[in-house]
Amino acid sequence: MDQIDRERLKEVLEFIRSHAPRPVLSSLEAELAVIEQYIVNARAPRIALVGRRGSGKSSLVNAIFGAPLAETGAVLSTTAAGTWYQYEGPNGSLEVLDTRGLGEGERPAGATEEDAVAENLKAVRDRCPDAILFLVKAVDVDAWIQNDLEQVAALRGAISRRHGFEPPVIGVLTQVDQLAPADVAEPPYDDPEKRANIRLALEKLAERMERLLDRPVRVFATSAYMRYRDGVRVVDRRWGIDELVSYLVETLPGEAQLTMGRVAGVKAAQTKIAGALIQSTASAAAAVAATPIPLADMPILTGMQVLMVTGIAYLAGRRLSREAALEFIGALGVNVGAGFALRELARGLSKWLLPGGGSLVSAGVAYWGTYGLGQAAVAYYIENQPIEAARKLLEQSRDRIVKKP
Ligand SMILES: Nc1nc2c(ncn2[C@@H]2O[C@H](COP(=O)(O)OP(=O)(O)O)[C@@H](O)[C@H]2O)c(=O)[nH]1
Ligand SMILES: [Mg+2]
Repeated sequence: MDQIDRERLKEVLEFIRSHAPRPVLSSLEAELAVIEQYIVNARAPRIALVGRRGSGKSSLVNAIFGAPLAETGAVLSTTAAGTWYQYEGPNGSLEVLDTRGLGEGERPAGATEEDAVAENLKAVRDRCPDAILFLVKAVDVDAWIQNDLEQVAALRGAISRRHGFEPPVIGVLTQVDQLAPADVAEPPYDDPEKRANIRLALEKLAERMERLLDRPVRVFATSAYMRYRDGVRVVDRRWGIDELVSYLVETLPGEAQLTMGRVAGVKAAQTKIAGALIQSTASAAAAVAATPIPLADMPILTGMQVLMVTGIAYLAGRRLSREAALEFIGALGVNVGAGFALRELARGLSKWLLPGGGSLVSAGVAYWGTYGLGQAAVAYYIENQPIEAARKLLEQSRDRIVKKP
């Protein structure tokens, strides 16, 4: 199911590009490109998981979704080497390359280690991973992981040669609940001894990865264990997943960030991306307002605001459609006249405050109006606040126009 009304959003962008006069467009294009990349071109993240059987690859996928989508704990290594899976959650999908690590005791019948390497490399020919996650069981961090890291390096090199893009390799220490002391199995792991052991394992992992991969790496400690009975989650030992997801959201290419934030439902990450979108859109709105465009500035401002609100709604798990955004803007009591009202206000203010220098104020009005609308959308969609609270945020932002022209 495509959650993105891509064609209609493209129309909005095309409208803006075709109606903005050249001098505005040149200063606008960088911001428009950001909006286009993040919202109109939004797609599922592609993540390669490298780790031995039992390291917790499938469990990590489930922990990110908060649902038992991937099969865990298979007794035999039945995972064919290098298979892409598409996992579909209620809020979108992830494309996951599940590789078979080296050094495994059992393999699928007839398979050799060379087969595994070859198949993993084949899997990245047509589909380029955005990031490689290297998973190591916390209790295994002292084990011989050199072979596994060589495989990671080979995979990274193959991707880079094939696609001209070197994906970041992120270290994931899994199953930290299993680290000593064994009786501290439930998060949060505030116990000083547990924390010290987690820190030590993280340091070891980072040191080994950096040595063998020849790059600085980020490492994260996680616990992913969940147990379901009759479709109900009866054990939830997830810990550190939000931090990993937030980092992924920042690190993935722009096109994949919204979906990552959406799929995992991590509000902090969603708010962060929303902030970047609001910043870009508000700057673009200010650029439009700074140069008067007879008749067209209102629909251009509104168009950009619709794209921004649409992106924020999508982040929060709503459908990406311009109708929903217009509905929200309408529910705030500003209707499609948002851009228009702002512009009128600017003209009114400029006469009062800066005779002959009105463009400065109107840029400020467009900026803070768009900023306020973005804050309102964050409150409503991401923080689930009532529409009245959202409206208040918009009004507060507008007040800044008067107080800080
Ligand atoms: N205690 C604990 N067990 C885990 C954790 N993550 C995975 N497991 C268990 O480890 C086994 C292997 O996990 P799985 O996700 O299937 O690993 P994969 O082979 O890499 O996909 C399963 O029995 C999981 O339930 C964790 O964080 N803590
Ligand atoms: Mg698995």
